[in-house]
Amino acid sequence: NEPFDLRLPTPGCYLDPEKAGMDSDALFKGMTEHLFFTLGKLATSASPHDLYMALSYAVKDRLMTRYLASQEVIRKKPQKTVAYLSAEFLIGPQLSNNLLNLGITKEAEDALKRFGIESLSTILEVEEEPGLGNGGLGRLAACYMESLASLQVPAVGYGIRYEFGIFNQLIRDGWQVEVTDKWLKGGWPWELPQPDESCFVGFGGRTESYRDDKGKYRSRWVPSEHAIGVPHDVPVLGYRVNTCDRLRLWRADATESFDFYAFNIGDYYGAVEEKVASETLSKVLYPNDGTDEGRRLRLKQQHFFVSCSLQDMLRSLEKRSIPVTEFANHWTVQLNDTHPAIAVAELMRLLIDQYQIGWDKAWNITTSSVAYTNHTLLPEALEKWDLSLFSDLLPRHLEIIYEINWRFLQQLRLRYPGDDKILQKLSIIDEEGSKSVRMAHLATIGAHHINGVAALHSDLIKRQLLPEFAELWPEKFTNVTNGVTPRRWVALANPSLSNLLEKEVGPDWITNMELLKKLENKKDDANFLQEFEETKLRGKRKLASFIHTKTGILVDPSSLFDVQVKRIHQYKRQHLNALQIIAQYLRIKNGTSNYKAPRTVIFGGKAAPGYFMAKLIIRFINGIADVVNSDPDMEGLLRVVFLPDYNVKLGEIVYPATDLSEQISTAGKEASGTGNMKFAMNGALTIGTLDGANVELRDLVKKENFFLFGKTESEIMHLKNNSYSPKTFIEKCPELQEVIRLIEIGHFSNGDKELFKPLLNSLTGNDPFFVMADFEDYLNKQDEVSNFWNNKKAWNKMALLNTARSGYFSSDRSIREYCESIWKVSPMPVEITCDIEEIT
Ligand code: Z57
Repeated sequence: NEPFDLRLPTPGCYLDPEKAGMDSDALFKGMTEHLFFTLGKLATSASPHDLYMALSYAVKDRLMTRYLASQEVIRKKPQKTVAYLSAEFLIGPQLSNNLLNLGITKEAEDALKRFGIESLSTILEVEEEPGLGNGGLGRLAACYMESLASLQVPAVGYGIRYEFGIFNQLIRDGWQVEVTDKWLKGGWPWELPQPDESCFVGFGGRTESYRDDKGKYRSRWVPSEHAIGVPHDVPVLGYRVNTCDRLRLWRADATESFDFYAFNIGDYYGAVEEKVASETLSKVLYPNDGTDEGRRLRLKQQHFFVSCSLQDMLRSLEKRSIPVTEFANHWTVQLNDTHPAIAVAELMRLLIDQYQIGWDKAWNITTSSVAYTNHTLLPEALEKWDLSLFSDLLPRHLEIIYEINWRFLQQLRLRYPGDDKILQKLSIIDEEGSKSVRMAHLATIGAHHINGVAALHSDLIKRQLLPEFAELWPEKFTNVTNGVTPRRWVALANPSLSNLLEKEVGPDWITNMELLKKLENKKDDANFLQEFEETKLRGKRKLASFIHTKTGILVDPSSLFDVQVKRIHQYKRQHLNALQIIAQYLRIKNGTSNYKAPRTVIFGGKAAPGYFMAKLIIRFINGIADVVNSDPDMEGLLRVVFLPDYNVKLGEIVYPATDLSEQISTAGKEASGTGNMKFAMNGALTIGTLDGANVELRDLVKKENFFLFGKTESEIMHLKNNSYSPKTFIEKCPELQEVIRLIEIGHFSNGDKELFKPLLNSLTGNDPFFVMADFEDYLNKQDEVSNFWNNKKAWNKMALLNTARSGYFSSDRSIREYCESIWKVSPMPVEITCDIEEIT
């Protein structure tokens, strides 16, 4: 590859390399200029937020050379690029990550000192994080973008620039209260609006047939409504490389032209109506994680960002004079769940209706470029669109889907003659009840690969979710176990551990996590284990002070920090953890607690606003916390904390501070989990079920270094198929009966016997997530944990082995697998030169 020449912008003129200078003087100068010229502030009166903005702009300047160079490389030498389509990108704070990846953290600290700021963290803390995702799925997309850039793979993340991200969570009287997330209010310095690359998107209307110039009948769409997508690009720099990929988020704007007619005839408000309607498109993120709402606006959002993104990809070919028939050689389109699955129909429509390509050729292009990642087996999460809603909003897409479906069913008829059952079962259209479009079927039929996100999950996709599809196309089905980026989740989040790792194995672990295996040599080295424990203690002190500031609760950093942070969901079983706490509380009250392992049990997570049970679980945890934390008998033994507003920023504080990671979902329900990985890397031990990636984690760290409990997926299936009755498990366990009785009498609700009744009724009634079935085993395993805690040396050894053996969960490994087995793309290094000698 030819290097990117810094003199390129204007012939005979070169960019001042000082402008991209990486020393603290250059950063200081950049900050000063931005304070003055961009922000209109004097250095003498700059607030921490002003300094955050100035430093961010100066850092962004230093990304631009790499960002433009990365685009030039692709323009000059076309090569396949990854398009990662996702309705969510939960990218977290940007300043610290960019400083780390550029390698100028120290320089920034020095520059800040000249403004009288002694610690970088005071500036990092004022950064508002864009909450453009709900949980695991959105965070995974962000880790993957960071790994793609770090591996020097050309990639674009396509998504939506929500004006309001996931709500901020307050806790009032123990209940969750949702507050609008106005993340843009102070200005967000990391995006580059590119209005000249805007796209039109249609909605509604009708289809019509017409005769083209060759006299051939064709179909076309006459939408009744339009929106404009304006790209807002966020540079995504790789770790210590020049590759700077792009996250392209679309903001919906109103169209103007259309409204003038209405305006002229005096219907002013009618005219602004469409404007308002299209502006609301990218207003707000749907706050559900793992439940499908089936709302019209949500389908509009999906089609909006998918259409803009595909048009953008096609346009990029045109700009480079590449025929659109070459699409699949230049773009590999990954669908992050079914949220962007309309892409299958939209790409067909664009190829056929706009580019006049024939069906078979278009279908070949589509199925060679699109791949689909499934993230859940839960039926309530599988997207289905009501047929009437769908045909109303996307009539041409429905026609195309019918055609795709008809051809697919023809294929099936040949293979299974006379078997109408299987046709009904696999059809994209669900004919039962009120008819609907099954997006997972559309994605599976339109994709060349479909993957699950952990070994067990991928296996269950084949065995339970889509068995007939897997039999039809065994080669399509594959697994890519999730991963998380070690840059954010270890290097940034846990500097004291990172220093120790660097001292021990050298700096390369950050890009080659398998090097951490070398730490195994230190597993019996008492001094080293002591140092390792010190890093954990530092994290715990920081979290303890955070907890005190946010909740007023005092916790002891030498107690066992037992943490469950994730979205609140019944299948994740925060209530199982809560019941266990009550059992320990009872033992302490009764004087039957036979070990001394002081614990601080910490929860964090948001509940979907419409998910009543999840909200009640939050109230339940807070009810327990109130009783436990105000009881003098619990002093020095037990503390319970619900941390409000769990997000990326808070995760960075929590993971390094955790001794025990709770991964206790009902086996078969958690597709992968990614928090489990972040905890293990940071030296937490896991108590968990054989679910999602826990299975692989336990294999890797070895079973003696993992606290396993609970029924397996097949045992759960067996219980379910043999009329599971929670009562039989309750009858066998007197301690569980006591726990239930205490809740019943209102002990955790100030005597209110009604408050937690829905929760109790669910648990003792049909117990859909087998909490009662796993309770006793869980409690016993927690006792084992407590006993083990008192042997600090053994604990530290086990924790060290978790860090040493969790390198597999680096998202670099996941991305390498996607590149090799699904995308067929290879890295493309970016070089930059500025030979000043030559021009002066
Ligand atoms: C979401 O965060 C996940 C799955 C979904 O279907 C939706 Br919608 C949102 C999560 C899974 O629950 C996790 O188990 C998984 O680790 C994560 O996606 C990333 O794959």
